[in-house]
Formats: sequence, structure tokens, C-alpha cells
Amino acid sequence: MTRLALTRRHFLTGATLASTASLAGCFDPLGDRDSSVRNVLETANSLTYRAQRLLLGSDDLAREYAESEIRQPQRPNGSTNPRDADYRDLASRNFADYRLKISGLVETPLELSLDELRAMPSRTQITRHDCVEGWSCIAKWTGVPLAALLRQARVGPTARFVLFECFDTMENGFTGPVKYYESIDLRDALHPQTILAYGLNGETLPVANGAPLRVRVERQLGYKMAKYIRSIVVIDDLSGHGGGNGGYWEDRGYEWFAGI
Ligand SMILES: Nc1nc2c(c(=O)[nH]1)N[C@H]1C(S)=C(S)[C@@H](COP(=O)(O)O)O[C@H]1N2
Ligand SMILES: [Mo]
Repeated sequence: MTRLALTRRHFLTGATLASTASLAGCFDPLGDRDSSVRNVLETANSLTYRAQRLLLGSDDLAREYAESEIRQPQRPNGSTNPRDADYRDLASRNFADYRLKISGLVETPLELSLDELRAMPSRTQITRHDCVEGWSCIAKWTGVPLAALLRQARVGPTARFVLFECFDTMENGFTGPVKYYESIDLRDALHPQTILAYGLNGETLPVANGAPLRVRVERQLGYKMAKYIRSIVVIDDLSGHGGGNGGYWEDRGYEWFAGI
């Protein structure tokens, strides 16, 4: 299992490396044009959840990097400054009134302030963020392991997924404005590198990168890593949420399991 996972990761990393001068920091070598990076990411995107789950063992860690490999700030992408009134209101008071809600199939629903989250044991990791658009960025993330919160909330026996509901509204001409949302399975939710990050490169997480709280799901592509998290709901079925495919981008055709 480990061997297979390594082979796959090497395949992707190798192909990505071959087409770009350097993997450190952020880059978008070909802008909007076709690139082999993009093709590789798209190939990864089209493998099925089942196949990828066989390749990725449950405990495999994503690669972690050294401080010296952080070359630029984390490139902000997608929503970078939500206009939503409730978000602006919280931001104007530095998120002092923010409460992360955890509900759904849990025995003990939680509401936690940022101070309470920061007082919990934290994890810091330097990892590479890969966007499906074909750029990557190495950054240092600090936050609370999601597993610790789920343990505190006592996840029920029928739980299968964790849904992240976000503050930011995506403008979409076809369906009208909808809120960004995402979901992962419990296996990824309990993975040791899955953290709710409030810190980036040693500073408070900036608004551009998802303040006050964003998730890191290090073995998947960037769009899985919901920013501006308002609440977390533990669920057994994705179909009742959003367009039913488990995420904003999934409802627009991207794969739900975006393993890298
Ligand atoms: N709420 C929310 N989360 C989001 C997005 C978004 O638009 N809104 N964009 C996603 C995409 S496509 C990427 S690549 C990353 C970008 O994270 P960054 O801005 O910290 O680089 O956030 C992901 N999470
Ligand atoms: Mo992305």
C-alpha cells in the first residue's frame, strides 16, 4: 500500500517537476494556456474515488517541507475578500464574536470561539498547496486538528462525511449566487494533517487566505480546502446539500475526491 502510494505521488510530482523550473513557492508557468501540469492535475482529477482510496493508505502523510522552502506568500485564489454582510460584520471586530459551530450527527454539538480554538493543542505543518489551475505554493499552516474537535463532539455511528459551510458567496450567472461549501469523508477528516488553520507562515491567517478559519486537507487539491468556514456539519449523505455533489466546484463538474 505504501509502495503504491509513493509510486503514485512520485508520478505526479515528477511530471509536475519536469514541466517547471522549480516547485518551491508559487508559480503559474503557462497562465491560461494548456500545460502538462494542468493535464497531470486533470488526470488526477478523473481517477475515481475508489481507485484513489486504494492507492492512498489511510495514514500516509503528505510531504512536509523546510522553512527555507517557503519562497513567497501563499497566493490567494477564489474568494479573497468576502462581501457578505455577516462576514464583514465579524471581520470589523477582528472575529471576536466568531463562533465555529459543529453540529449534525454528533452527540455534543459545539460552538467555539477563536480563543478557545487557539487554546487547544495545535499542529504546524509546511506543505505544498496544489491548485487544479496548475500552480503550487509552499506555506506553513497552524491550526487545530479536526480530529480533536470531532472527538470532542462525539461523532455518531452513522456519520460518513464532514461538510464545511462557508461565509463567501460565489457569483454564478446560471444558478444565481450560492455559498461556497465543501466536504470530505471521515477518513480524511481524522487524518493527522487535516487541521482547521488560523495561522499562516507564523502570522494570523489573513482574510485573503480564509480568515478566521480554513481547512487544510493536504492530500487533495486546493478547492477542497474550504476558506471562511462558518460551520461544520457531520452528515451521512451528500445529496441533501448544495447541488448534491459535495462541493461548490463539484457541482460544476470537478471530482469530489481530488487526491494528489
Ligand atoms: N470559501 C472558499 N474556499 C475556497 C475557495 C473559495 O473561493 N472560497 N477557493 C478554493 C481554491 S480553488 C483554492 S486553490 C484555495 C486557495 O486558497 P488560498 O487563497 O489560501 O491560496 O482555496 C479553496 N477554498
Ligand atoms: Mo484552486
